[in-house]
Amino acid sequence: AEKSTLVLVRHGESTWNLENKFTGWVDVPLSPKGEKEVVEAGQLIKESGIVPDVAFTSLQKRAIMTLNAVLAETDLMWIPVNKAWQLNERHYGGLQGLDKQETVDKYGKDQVLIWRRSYDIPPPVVDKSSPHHPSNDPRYAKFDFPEEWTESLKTTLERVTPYFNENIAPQLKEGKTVLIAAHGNSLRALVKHLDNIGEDVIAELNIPTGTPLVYELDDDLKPIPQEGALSPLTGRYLGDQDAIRARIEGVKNQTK
Ligand code: DG2
Repeated sequence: AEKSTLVLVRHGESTWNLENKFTGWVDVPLSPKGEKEVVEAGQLIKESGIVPDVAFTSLQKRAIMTLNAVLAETDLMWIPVNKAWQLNERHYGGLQGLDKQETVDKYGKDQVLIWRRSYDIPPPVVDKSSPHHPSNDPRYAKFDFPEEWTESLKTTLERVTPYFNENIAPQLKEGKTVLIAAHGNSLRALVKHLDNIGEDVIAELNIPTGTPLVYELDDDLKPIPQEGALSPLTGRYLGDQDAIRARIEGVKNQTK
């Protein structure tokens, strides 16, 4: 047993982050700004001297494009890559495709904040007649999703953490350096688990796009608090800390 390093990165700005739409499992690409962000993320990882041994990502192109850019910048395109729906963004149910600000105008800021950030209150469901239901997307055909589908942060955590424990934790326990490219809410679920963050505190946590977040873990996979970590996280973001704070505010301010 030894210490290990875990690098998390939310994908760069997507076209729907830019258009301010609820995305969830809709498979949108990075925006031109997002493509720049992820090249910079790769450069920051390279400059830090961290060398991932293995990578994990979702089945969604904004995360996959992010991973590819990071691996290209670090000259690590050869390392093993694992893709899993369990690392996907939280499914946003009936909100997918809606404009975030128009949804505030229609339902009110408080209701939208509940849908975005409450721990266990899910957005409205979609059923199999909706193009947003996973049964209508061939990439999810071999998995069985309930007739009515949506996810809260809680149910997202209930598929992210078993995947982490079964597939990622064993590699970390071998001392490997692991890179995960994922999403705002799938990463909120993962850091809630790693840092044991309470339900009220996680509601306030926003993860910036395209910014590497580095954890050092002990042999029980308990995070070793890093200097310069932004509470309640114990991992540290790489890069210009003022710019990172501004990116975090930007996520928060998508619904005002
Ligand atoms: C965003 C997160 O997911 O949105 O689904 O709209 O990280 O894949 O861009 P991501 C979405 P918020 O929960 O921050 O509104």
